[in-house]
Amino acid sequence: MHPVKRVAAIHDLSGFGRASLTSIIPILSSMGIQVCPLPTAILSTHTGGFEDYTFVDLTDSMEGFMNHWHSLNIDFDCIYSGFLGSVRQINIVSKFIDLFRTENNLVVIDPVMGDNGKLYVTMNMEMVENMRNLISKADIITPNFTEAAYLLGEDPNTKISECKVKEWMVRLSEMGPKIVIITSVPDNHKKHKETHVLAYNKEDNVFWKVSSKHIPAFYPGTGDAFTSVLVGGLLQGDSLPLALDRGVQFISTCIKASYGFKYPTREGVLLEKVLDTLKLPVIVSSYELI
Ligand code: PXL
Repeated sequence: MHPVKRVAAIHDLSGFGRASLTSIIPILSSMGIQVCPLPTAILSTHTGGFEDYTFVDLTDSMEGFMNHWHSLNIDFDCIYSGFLGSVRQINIVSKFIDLFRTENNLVVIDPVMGDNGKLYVTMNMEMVENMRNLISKADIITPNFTEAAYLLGEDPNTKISECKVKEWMVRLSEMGPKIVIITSVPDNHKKHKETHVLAYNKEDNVFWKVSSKHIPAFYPGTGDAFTSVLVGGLLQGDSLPLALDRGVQFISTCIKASYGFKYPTREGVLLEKVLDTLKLPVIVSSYELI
């Protein structure tokens, strides 16, 4: 047992825009978790809404990090990966999991590939194919609706029923992970639009749903923030629905704290204003069994 829980965070560092490591590190640190970054690349900004960003690829140094940590016998309570830049990086993460997986640690893969019905500019179908192999090694995956569709070869712009999303989650779990969480699931049936996070736990065969009011603004990096809070919650001993609730409440708080200010949404949510709320006990308000 480590005195402080420890996460190996395999993500890029985007200098401006509050995504990936610049969001993951403050969130998990605020929740009392040690973050050990294995940086995949350094970018001047994230790629969501900025042009001409600069990019330093760190693929060639990733195995050096991994082998050094292994030679030091460092072990992790969680391995958490997100945005990856190439098939080679996906294969290195796969190797990392083989080296550092234990009976007790948690492997969380956020298959960051796209949003709003489209792949990000740096992604292609070869990456999707390889991401399918990588998620087979995860305990938990957290795709958004678009990424879930791509992983399954379904149409990411389709309007589907909750029943069908449940089917998608079962199919994703059959690819390997025990727990499948799909974020940004649209609900167009209600008078006031809602966005849902749905989750499926294969071992218990239960489905959970956490809903929040839809706010018509898109801030990059909220997926990284959600999965970070989820990881922090689970490592602190939350149940799955409690950790989901905590994640959704934090993102809603972030968006509410940001929406009233006039600034470009590509700069991300105003994380610094709300980080302290992560130290409060979560008020269970909205999760339901479906
Ligand atoms: O938040 C996901 C993410 C991470 N890293 C980079 C990105 C994005 C999303 O656009 O561009 C570099």
